[in-house]
Amino acid sequence: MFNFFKKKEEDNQQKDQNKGFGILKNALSKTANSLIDNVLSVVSSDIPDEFELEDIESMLIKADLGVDLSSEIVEKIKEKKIKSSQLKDFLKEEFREILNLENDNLLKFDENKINVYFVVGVNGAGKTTLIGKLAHRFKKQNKKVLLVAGDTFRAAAEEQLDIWAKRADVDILREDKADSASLAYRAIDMARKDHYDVVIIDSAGRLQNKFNLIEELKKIKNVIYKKIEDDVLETILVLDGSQGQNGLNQAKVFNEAVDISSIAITKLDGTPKGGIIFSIAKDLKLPTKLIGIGEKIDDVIDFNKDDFINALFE
Ligand SMILES: Nc1nc2c(ncn2[C@@H]2O[C@H](COP(=O)(O)OP(=O)(O)OP(=O)(O)O)[C@@H](O)[C@H]2O)c(=O)[nH]1
Ligand SMILES: [Mg+2]
Repeated sequence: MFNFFKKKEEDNQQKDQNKGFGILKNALSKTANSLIDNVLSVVSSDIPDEFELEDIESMLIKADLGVDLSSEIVEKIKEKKIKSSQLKDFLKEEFREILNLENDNLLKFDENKINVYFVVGVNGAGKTTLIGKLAHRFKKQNKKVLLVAGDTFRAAAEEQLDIWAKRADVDILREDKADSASLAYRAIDMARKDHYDVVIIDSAGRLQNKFNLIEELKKIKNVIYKKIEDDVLETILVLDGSQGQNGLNQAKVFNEAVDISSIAITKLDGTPKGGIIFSIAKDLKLPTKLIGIGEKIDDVIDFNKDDFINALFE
């Protein structure tokens, strides 16, 4: 009897995993097309010739892999005399190795601590949506969640976070025209006093200018550093996957300012530019931990290197 239930539970887990993989594969189909199918389509000789190598390089660049990484890969194809028939397997191994450069891909969480997630990124990247999705996920795991309306620059931003808080059925700390750093300060106090498991802090994507934005984010981060004790802190940079290589420069600026600990790439559904993940891993050595694959509350997936590679190549 026990075995029967155990087996059933395992079957269900397997089904969920298969479903998750199918969703990922579907979301990545355009990236797979630009990054793999298009590249493979340019080779017809037994061993790629000069012209074909050039075409491979421009296809990789087009797939938002970045100029340096693309030419590095093409050099290797040349050096190792990779045959056209081996190209797919070669690319798979190359891409896998690049992702292996990243360290830990799991979003930090500790049951016995306050888990603070500070979410930053340019306007429209998908910060507030991601926060809604994470709130929903933690709530489903019976965690006590507090959202912090740290984008005090736009009135509509607080309203938008409020809608997500209601959808996910979690608490929100918001205050009209508040200073976002002092809001973050109060939020962590409140979390300690009222035993919250999770605090997710939204932030503005655009202030009057980039300097002001960066200064404000630094201020919030300093307050968080002051307030957290032995708690978990993740500073998540949200990048719009459909913007491709633009994300790389953004990541550098944000990383210098607030020391990013993980990347969330949104809008990977429907974009051919998902190759950006490899550039981020290679150039910035920052781990991608979450990917957004739609606008709905469930449309966030933990980034898993093997699943990502398999979804692209299978
Ligand atoms: N297709 C798709 N759309 C997304 C995804 N994530 C967010 N969006 C959409 O992107 C738009 C911007 O999302 P927001 O969450 O408001 O972005 P933000 O970074 O908070 O923007 P600001 O508050 O202006 O700084 C919205 O229309 C979202 O529905 C995703 O993973 N896939
Ligand atoms: Mg927002």
